[in-house]
Amino acid sequence: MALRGFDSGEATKFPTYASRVSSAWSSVANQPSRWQVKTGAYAASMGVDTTDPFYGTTHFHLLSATDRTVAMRRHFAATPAESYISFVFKLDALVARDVFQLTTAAATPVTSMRIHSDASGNILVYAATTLKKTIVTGWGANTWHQIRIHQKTSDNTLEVILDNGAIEDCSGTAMLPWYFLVLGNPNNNTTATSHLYIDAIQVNDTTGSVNNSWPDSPRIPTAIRPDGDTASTDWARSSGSNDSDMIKEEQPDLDTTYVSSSNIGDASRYTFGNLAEPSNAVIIGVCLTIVAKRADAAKIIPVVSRGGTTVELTAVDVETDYMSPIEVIIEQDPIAVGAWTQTNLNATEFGIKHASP
Ligand SMILES: [Ca+2]
Ligand SMILES: [Ca+2]
Ligand SMILES: [Ca+2]
Repeated sequence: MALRGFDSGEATKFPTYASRVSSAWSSVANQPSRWQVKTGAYAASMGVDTTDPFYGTTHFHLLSATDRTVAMRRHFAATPAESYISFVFKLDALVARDVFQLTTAAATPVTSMRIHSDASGNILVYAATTLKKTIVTGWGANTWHQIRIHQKTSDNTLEVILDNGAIEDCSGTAMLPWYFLVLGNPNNNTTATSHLYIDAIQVNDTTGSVNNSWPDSPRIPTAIRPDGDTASTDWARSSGSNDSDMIKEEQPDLDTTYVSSSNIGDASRYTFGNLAEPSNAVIIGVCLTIVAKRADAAKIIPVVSRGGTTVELTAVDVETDYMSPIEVIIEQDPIAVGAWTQTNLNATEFGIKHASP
C-alpha cells in the first residue's frame, strides 16, 4: 500500500457545513465522519459543502473571521515516516490566515509543518514555528490552486510545489511525525473574514510500487453508490424490497435503513453505479467506504467480484458505533491484478462478509 487515502467529503458528505461552537476537537453527533471540528468560543462554520466544488459534488468549506478558530482535522493511518500530500484550495478573499498543517498526535498537538496565505496571496511555508520560505505567487482570490507537500522525518525533508511550479526546498528544520491533517485556522491565526475551500486531498506514503511519490493532479469524483442486489444476499435488509436501497443513501441514516448479519460467513454483494470519467483518466485507487457498527466481536471482510471471480480482502475491524467510517483502499484491481480500468471498475461488484474476530 502506498496510497494512504484520499478525501473530499464525497463518501458520507459529513460533517455537514454548519455553525458549531466547540472549543475542543470533537466529532459531530450522528454524522459518521473521519473529520473532527473545532470552533473555539465563537459561532463559525465548517464542514462538507456542495457549492462550486473543484471536482465531483463536494468540498470542504471553512469560514473564518477575526481571531477565530475554525478548523477540521482527520488522520489517514498510522504516522508515515515519509509522505506526499496533494490538495487544492481557494480563498474568497486574500487575507492573512492559515490554510493547512500537519500536527502530532499529542493531547496538545504540535505543528510539524504549516501553510499560511498572506494578504497578498503569497504562500508562507513553516516548519514548526520557523518560517522557511515565502513563495510569491501572484495568486488572486477565488481561483483553485494545487499545493503538494513532501515530508520525511528521518532527514527533515520538507518540499512544496505550487501548481506546476518548481520544487521549493524548505528542508532543514525538525520534521515531526504527523498524525493529523488539519484544514483551516486552528490557532486563531487570522485578522479578517474569509471562506476557505479545500478539495481533492490525496496522501501517499513511499511503500509499495505505485502511488509512492508526488501525486499528479488528483480528482475525486462523486462517490458511486450501490444500485442493485446480486446473487449473493445473505445479509438481511431492515425494510423495503431491495438490499441495496438500505445502504445507498448519500448521508448515512444509521439505524433507519441498513443490512445486518448475525452469522459468521454471511456475504452480500452489490452492483454499483458507473464512473463516467474521460477515457484517458488514470484510476490510482478505489476507496470502499462502509458505515457499520457491531453488536459483538465481528469483523468485516471486504469482497470484490467480477466475471465469476470473487476475491476476499483482509478483514477489517468494526467499531461499536457508526461514527468512524471504514475506509478500504483498494489501490489495484485484485481480480485483474494490476491497475484499475474504468471498464473493469464499472463491471465490479463490491460487498461484505461477516467474519469472526
Ligand atoms: Ca470534490
Ligand atoms: Ca441506510
Ligand atoms: Ca457498475
